[in-house]
Order: sequence, then structure tokens, then C-alpha cells
Amino acid sequence: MVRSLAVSEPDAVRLRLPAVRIEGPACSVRRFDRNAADRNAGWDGVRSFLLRKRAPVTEPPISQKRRFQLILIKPSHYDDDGYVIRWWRAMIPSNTLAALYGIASDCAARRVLGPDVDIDILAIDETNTRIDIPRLIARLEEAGGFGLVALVGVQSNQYPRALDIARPFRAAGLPVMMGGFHVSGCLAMLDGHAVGLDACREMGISMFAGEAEGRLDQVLHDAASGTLEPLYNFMNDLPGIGGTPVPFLPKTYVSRTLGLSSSFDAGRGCPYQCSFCTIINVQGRQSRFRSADDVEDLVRRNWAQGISKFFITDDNFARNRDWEAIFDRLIALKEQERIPLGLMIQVDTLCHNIPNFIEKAKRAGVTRVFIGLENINPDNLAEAKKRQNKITEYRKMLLAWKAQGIITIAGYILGFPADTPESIRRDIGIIQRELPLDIVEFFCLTPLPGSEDHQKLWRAKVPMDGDLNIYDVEHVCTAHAAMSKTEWEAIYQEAWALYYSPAHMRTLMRRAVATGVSVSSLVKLLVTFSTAVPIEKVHPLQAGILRLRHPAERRPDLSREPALAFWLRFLWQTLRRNAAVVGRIAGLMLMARSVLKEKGVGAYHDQALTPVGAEDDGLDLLTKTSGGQKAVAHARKVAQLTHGPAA
Ligand code: B12
Ligand code: SF4
Repeated sequence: MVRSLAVSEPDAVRLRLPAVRIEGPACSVRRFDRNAADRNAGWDGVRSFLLRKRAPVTEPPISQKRRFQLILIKPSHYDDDGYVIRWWRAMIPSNTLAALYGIASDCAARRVLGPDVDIDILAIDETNTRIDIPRLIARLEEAGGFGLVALVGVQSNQYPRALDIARPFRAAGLPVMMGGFHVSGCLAMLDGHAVGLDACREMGISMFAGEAEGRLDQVLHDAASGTLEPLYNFMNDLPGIGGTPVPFLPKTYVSRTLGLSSSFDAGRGCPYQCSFCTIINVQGRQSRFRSADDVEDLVRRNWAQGISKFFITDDNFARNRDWEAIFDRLIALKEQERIPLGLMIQVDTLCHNIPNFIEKAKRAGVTRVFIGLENINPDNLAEAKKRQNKITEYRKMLLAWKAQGIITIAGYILGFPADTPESIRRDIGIIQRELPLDIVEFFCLTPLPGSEDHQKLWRAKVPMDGDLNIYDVEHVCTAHAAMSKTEWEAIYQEAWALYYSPAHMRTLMRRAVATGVSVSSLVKLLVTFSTAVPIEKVHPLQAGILRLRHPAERRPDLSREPALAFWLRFLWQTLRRNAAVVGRIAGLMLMARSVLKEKGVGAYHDQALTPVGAEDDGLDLLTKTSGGQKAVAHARKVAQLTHGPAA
């Protein structure tokens, strides 16, 4: 359920931002030219993006035009040493940035600020680009403050960094707005002030809660006329997204990430009610989706710039009400038009029960599937209200994906009430032996602002860590009944080492050969997932190639290191870490070579690959975890009631 909060009294007061004239005498304006590309990085992208679809616009004489500067910034956050997490090449481009870019480009094409106003859009993803704040301030000042700094997709862990980015812009009197899961989640679940939202009010940052589709026109108008509201709250009015501008980023941005792949959300909303989830409280529980036409449109736009690999970011694509039409269209593009689609999707553990879902996924180009497994202990799953996850179905579901030669990736949360270091070690062993999973991503159970878990603790005034920067699901933020903070942190680190042991990675390669999975694709994933936490000290979902740092990017509350010491340490860490990563790449490549040469590896078989049968009842998965046997008895009863006693 999405809830909204009444806007408090001070919210009614307009921000005092520099008034900007949009009418009036003509000012000197530049017509788009390629030499201005560094000042207008990305404008050429918008232009080509727009020209492909839109009807030509009748342009007023050049002398009457003004240019509104829209700067979209997706902030990163700070690592444990207090430095911004930034890479030479980050993993994948931000979908939120692409969504806002697409919507803003549409506003620019429709000239929402008037026929005499062009909108220049600059997109910056801080995970792969250093934000040159003085240069951006100069750019905005050159335009007479006629613009907006939009901090987009700000998660809770990115909120402190987002405020630090905003500070100098606000000090220069420039308009700043912030949107994303932190603002939206807090406004949906808390009192309108928690957690830390007053910092925006104090700094004069306008907050945007809800989704931008259909709302950016108003924001741009208000920014252009210097009348931005302190808060735009659309939490109780989630827009339909069919037919709205599609997420898009020009290739110049996409090429700052690995492997030239992009992303889009084909839908939003999930019907389930997991208590740790923020998504249902921000994007709702009803399926809202893009049409197959929208999806075709964005695939074609990306293919026109050579991009055909996509991460479909729907949290649960299996519950997208239009999944079949979307898959059918993608199948047509792949099979008839030969667009070499490669897709990754996220699904739930019951997706295999949807007729044709997995088969069509394969035909549409899915090569990797992320499954919200979360835990193998039914008591933990029940505690988290994740009752749709039935451990008795896990093997059936995973084997169905394996039958199509698709790489299976699971999220696994550590720190549920029944977890202890011993039970976690045991459960990882069970997963390795009995489940045909390739990649497992570990997370610490975190009361994320916007989730029911957080709301309960907040209402009960249970202590939670006050530093939002660590709400990144890889730090411990609150107490656990059976584990101390140190034990929890230690088992999180150990979990990665246990799962990505050399012996298990060899087993995974053998299973890949036996199930027709590309071993080289698996090796690429193993490199990232086995090195990110122990070597780079960040979660694989925040990883990239060649970590970059700058002394100026340290948290302001931490002291600035002497330049020499900083650069020497940076150099040493870069050499040491990259040597370790290169060593791991070489080791895994050698391992893959030897596995491929093994006699009979194509017929490799083990418990995990064994088809589901009566013997499953004896598996540790169903007998050793607390609640396992109850779950088996329940599954049997349901089967008997549905299919009769023989079942
Ligand atoms: C895709 C995704 C990722 C991808 C990102 C790559 C990519 N291609 O996007 C990957 C897997 C790498 C990832 C990593 C992480 N993620 Co993530 N991710 C998502 C996911 C599933 C979808 C994001 C998305 O595209 N949504 C669709 C867009 C369009 O919606 P949106 O972001 O809300 O933006 C809309 C509005 O908010 C609004 N808006 C947003 N900003 C602004 C700004 C302005 C000015 C305006 C007007 C409007 C506006 O308009 C947008 C369009 O309508 C979300 C969950 C979700 N359903 O959103 C989690 C989510 C955002 N991730 C989350 C987390 C915690 C992380 C990680 C920290 C996890 C980790 N330890 O690795 C990392 C951080 C990495 C990083 N540097 O950002 C959390 C954040 C929770 C919170 N309260 O902070 C979420 C909500 C999932 C969850 N577990 O609850 N993630
Ligand atoms: S299945 Fe995933 S998206 Fe749906 S409620 Fe649970 S955690 Fe949230």
C-alpha cells in the first residue's frame, strides 16, 4: 500500500531561490554545434534521440532563444574510508538516470518552457564520473541561474553524499531538487521529517516524492520561474507508465560502463508483502507496465546505437501483467529482425509455475536470471512475510532455468532472526550441494527507510545506526537477537569466502558445461563476485573496473589527508588490488580450461542437478533447517488436497 503524508506547514512556503526571467529581450544563444559538445556533453545524444522519433519543431529565430540547463546527477556514496565509490568503468548505467533522461528529453522536444527556450540536459553518474562542482556552478551561473540541479534516484545510502553535492550549489544560490527512494520511502512510511529530510528543508533543496512521468513539466516550469516548491509529493498518485517516454541514455554515457549494456524498467509494482522491502511502499503493489510497443521502441533506439544487452530492472518481471506480450515482441525482434538481444531479468521463486514463462524468457534472449531466494530457512521466510518463497519449490524452479541453459543468480539475506553464524555456514553448504545456483549475492538484513521493518523499529524507537551512508545492505545497521554486531559482520565477510571457494567454483564450471551454460560468461561473473568484497571492499553490485579516488571527494566530516600520503596510498592500493584481481582472472581462466578438458565433463552430474523426485524428502534442504520439515508436510498436504491422496 502506498501511503501519503500531509505536507507540514513550512512546506507551504516557497523556497527562496534566485528569480529567473524567462521572458524578455533576446539574449545571446548558441545554436547546437559539435564543438560545444564538452559544454553540452550529451546534447548531441538527446538531439539524435529526439530527431529519430519526433516531428520537426518549428524553431523561432535563434536570437530569441534561451537555454535552460538541466543537470541530472546520480550520486554514489562513501566507502568505509570516507571516499566516494567511483570507478573508471562502473557495472551498468543507472536506470533512474536513463528514466529521467528520457522524460527530460521529451520535455525538451515538446519545448515545455516555451518556443524560445531550449533545454540542455547533462547526465552524470557519479559511480563512473567525477562531479566537477565548480565547473557546473560556472555553467549554471553563465546561464544566469536558469537551470536545475536534479539529484536523481537518491537511495538512503546515497542521501548524505547527495546533500554534500547539493551544498555548494545551494551556497551559490542555485536551484537543487532531490528525488528517489530515500525521499519517497520516508514520506510513504514515516512522519514527513524522518529520516533526515529536514536537512533538505534547511538547505533549501526541493524534494520530489513519487514518479516523474507526467510531472517533470511542472518541475521545470517552477525551476525556470524561480518558484520551486519545497516538496512535490505524488506518493498517493502513481502514474500509469504505458506510453510514457522510455528510459534512454546516449551511448556516450553508456560507454562509461562495462560491456555496453543498458537497462529499462518494463514495469513497476509487486503484489507481495515482504517486510524488508521498500519497493512496494514506493512503487505500490499493483502491476503498472510499459506496452510491448514502448519496449520495442526503446530496443530499437538502443540498437540504433549498437546496444542490444539489457537489464530489465522490474523487481519481479514474472508479476508484470504484460510479461507475455513483452516477451513475444522481444522474441520477434530477436528471431525475425536478428537483433542479438541479451537480457537479465529479476523474478520470484514461483515463476516456473507460469505456463511458458521460462521458455519464452529463453527465446527472448534471457541469459541471466536473478531470483529473490533470500533464505532457505522457512521460519526466516515466514518472519519476513516472504511466504511465497517455498523451499519445496526451489529445486524445481532452479532446474527449470537450468534446463534452458540460463545462469541463475540468487540474493541471499543474512541476519534473519533464526540465523546464527553456525546456521549460516550450514545453509551455505546446503546451497552448494543441493541447489543448482550459479551465483549467490549475500546481503545483510537492513531496515531500509521505506520498509515495514524500518517503520516498526522507528515507531518502537529501537536503536538503528544514525549514519544513512551505511544503509547499503552490506553493513550492519541494527541489533540481532542471536549475533553480536561483530559476529554478524564477520559471518557476512566469511559467507563470500565460503561460497566462492576454489572447489565450489570448479563445481559451478562443471555444472555449466553439463547444462549448456557459457563458461566464459560464468567466469566473468565469478571474477566480480569472488573479488568485490574481499579485495575491493564493496558489494559486487557496486563494483566496477579500476577504483578511482580523489582527496576532495572525502566526507566533509572526515579530515582531508595530506596529498602525498593520499596519493602514495592510492597508488599502492591500486597496484595491490588490481594485481589480486588479475591473479584471480588468470586462476579462473586456467580452472575453466582444465574443466573443459576433463573427460566426460559434459555428462557431469551431482545432487544439485538431479531432477526433483521422492528422494528430495531426505535432502538437508528439507530436513536440517528450522521449519523445513513443517514446510514439506505442508506442501504434501496441499498436493493431496489439489491432486488427491496419490500425489
Ligand atoms: C536496478 C536497481 C539496481 C541496479 C542499478 C543499475 C541500473 N541499471 O539501474 C543495481 C543492481 C546495480 C543496483 C545496485 C544497488 N542498489 Co538497487 N535497485 C534497483 C531497482 C531494482 C530498480 C531501480 C530503477 O531503475 N527503478 C525505476 C526508476 C524509474 O524508478 P526510481 O528510481 O524510483 O525513479 C523514479 C522516481 O523516484 C522519480 N525520481 C527519482 N529521482 C528523481 C529526481 C528528480 C529531480 C525527480 C523530479 C524525480 C525523480 O522519477 C523516476 C522516474 O519515475 C531498485 C528498486 C526499484 N524498484 O526501483 C533497487 C533499489 C533502488 N536499490 C537499492 C539498493 C540498496 C542498492 C545497493 C546499495 C545494493 C548493494 N549493496 O549493492 C546498490 C547501490 C548501487 C548504486 N551505486 O546505485 C534499494 C534502495 C533502498 C533505499 N531506501 O535506499 C532499492 C530500492 C531496492 C531495495 N532493496 O529496496 N540496484
Ligand atoms: S518479492 Fe521482491 S519486490 Fe516483491 S515484495 Fe518481496 S522483496 Fe519486494
